[in-house]
Amino acid sequence: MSHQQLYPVTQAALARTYLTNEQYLQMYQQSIKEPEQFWAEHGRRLDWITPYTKVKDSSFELGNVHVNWFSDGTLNASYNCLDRHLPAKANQVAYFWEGDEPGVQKAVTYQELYDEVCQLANGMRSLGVGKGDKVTIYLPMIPQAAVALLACARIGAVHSVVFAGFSPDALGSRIVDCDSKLVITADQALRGARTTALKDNTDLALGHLGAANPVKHVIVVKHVGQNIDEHAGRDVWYHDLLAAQPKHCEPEPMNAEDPLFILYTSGSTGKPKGVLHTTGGYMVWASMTHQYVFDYQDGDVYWCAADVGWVTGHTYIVYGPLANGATSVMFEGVPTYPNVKRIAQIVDKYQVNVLYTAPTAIRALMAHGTAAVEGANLSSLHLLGSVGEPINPEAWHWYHEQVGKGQCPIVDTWWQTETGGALITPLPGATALKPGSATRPFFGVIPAIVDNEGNLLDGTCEGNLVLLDSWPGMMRTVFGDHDRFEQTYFSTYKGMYFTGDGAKRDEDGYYWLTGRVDDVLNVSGHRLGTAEIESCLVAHEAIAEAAVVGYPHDLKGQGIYVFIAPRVGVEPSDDLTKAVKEWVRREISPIASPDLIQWAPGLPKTRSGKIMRRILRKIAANEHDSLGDISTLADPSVVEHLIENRLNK
Ligand code: 6R9
Repeated sequence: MSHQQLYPVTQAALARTYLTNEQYLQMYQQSIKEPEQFWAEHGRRLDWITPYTKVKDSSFELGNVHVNWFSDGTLNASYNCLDRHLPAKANQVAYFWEGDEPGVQKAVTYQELYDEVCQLANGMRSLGVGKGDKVTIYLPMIPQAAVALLACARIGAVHSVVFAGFSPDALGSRIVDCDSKLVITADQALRGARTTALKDNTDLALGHLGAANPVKHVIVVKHVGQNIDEHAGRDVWYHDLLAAQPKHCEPEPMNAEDPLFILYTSGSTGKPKGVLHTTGGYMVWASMTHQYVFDYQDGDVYWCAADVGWVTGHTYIVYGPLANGATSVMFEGVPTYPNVKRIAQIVDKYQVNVLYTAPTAIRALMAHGTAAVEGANLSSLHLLGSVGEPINPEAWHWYHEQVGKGQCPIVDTWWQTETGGALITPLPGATALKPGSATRPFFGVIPAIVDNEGNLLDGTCEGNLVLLDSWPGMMRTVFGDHDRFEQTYFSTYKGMYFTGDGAKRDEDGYYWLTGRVDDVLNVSGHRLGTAEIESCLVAHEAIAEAAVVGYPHDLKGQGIYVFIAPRVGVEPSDDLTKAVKEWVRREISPIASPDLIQWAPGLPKTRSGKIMRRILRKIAANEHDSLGDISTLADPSVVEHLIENRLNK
């Protein structure tokens, strides 16, 4: 790694930055040595109703894990995103919304956003929703998505956003888990050439829940204009609800540790976890990282091309940029529709200065050579960002040269739903870049690398990435299951938060993320638990047993490889394979649909009956020459059959 190419801080980045390298180093040291003073000062970047006197109270000790920040302060997140900007920025654009179809667009100013948030907040109150109630949001990437999040925050309701690509059953189980009183959805979603019937999906989800359905009302945004099945007394049109509401709504004072949102994410076992974030620490983290990681300055046009259904959308489309009074682009569609030039066209159209996207999108564009940037100007860009998975150096270079024209630093931000915002990331005016490395920790973050026994490793090393102390933006618990929170993150290595990621540290102290070390897949930047897909598969009538592993995939980063043992009497066929793919699409989401399905009479197991995934991973990666020790297998002949019939040759 010592031969890695180094990209020094550019003159242009240095000229406009908040923080030079010296300032970063000095502030980082202070944040670690005197966290109380450091965060007492930086917490004041928000407007507080009651200022805090306490700053940090946390423990990572198993059995007593707790995380509290600013815990006697009160504030309101929507006030911080809206009201406080109005005196200076009422007519500044908050969102340039770009629709799925080119030519469909809308600009929303801070005043307009404020008005609509207040109206929806009042409307929700009129439906009996208030502080502490849960609201499920199932919306496309339209301005109402940001409005819905902020309206919840305004009245102290806790939002749970479910990605619009998820199936009725995935929606239903998330609604039940957090006991949502209200769903906010739209008639349909548009993404590329596809439409998704969100309202129909919602009806199906609630229908399946039967008596367990906690939902009293469904608010429906008329977006595409499609007819919906109206359930009298339950459904209400968004525009009807808002029409009668005043454009002012008193923000609910929230304790810093009151929940702001729940966001479900996949883990290595069982059903998705409801990651819970609270108000004060999360907002400090979202706004501070957004400012420094993107060097965001007034007047910049910033575009985070994520979906609001993922944590990246929560933190870097809604809360971070709005807390900083930023102007953002919000995009409904996909990078390749109507063609691969779309991203570059949007950059030129809105004169975007900062573009933040995912390696999977970059690889999708890169697959077309330079077609994605041909004819585009792109000179408005001064900074690029990457998030979601490790960025391969090849994709890094393409992004740097073709999109950034060699002029733009790339901030490769490592973080998780659980962490609330970026933790390991370059700062454009402070950090020399190495393609493929997320570089150094943000303020207050203490990363470390441990071996499989939990011993801390020094200097240059490779192992499991852990975090040694709390930071304001971290998750507080798994909703409804604090024990699962402790077990998932704090039981593997005592006294430490385990990220589930592997990492290396080089001689400059830079971190290189190497991917998940647990049974979590990262498909196109989307997290999927293998256990979740396996449970879905074995629920299919033709399947006796299934094992899911990831394998290297050029575009998606990881593809989904499924090994299936059929039930007795079932003959595998192409039609059945197709049906199984369709089943997973429908039950979970198109994202979870298997790329390769290999039928086999049996799966390799230890004598105690554990499926040996290590072997399946090797076969899926076409690395069956290095299977390692297979002497503990109950029946080694199973492996020969699998190798012979492997699909990734
Ligand atoms: C923000 C987000 C989290 C997992 C994480 C890691 C991977 C995210 C990365 C990265 C290497 C980066 N990941 N960013 N790996 N470099 N810059 O993606 O949250 O959906 O919860 O996924 O994504 O494996 O553990 P989430």
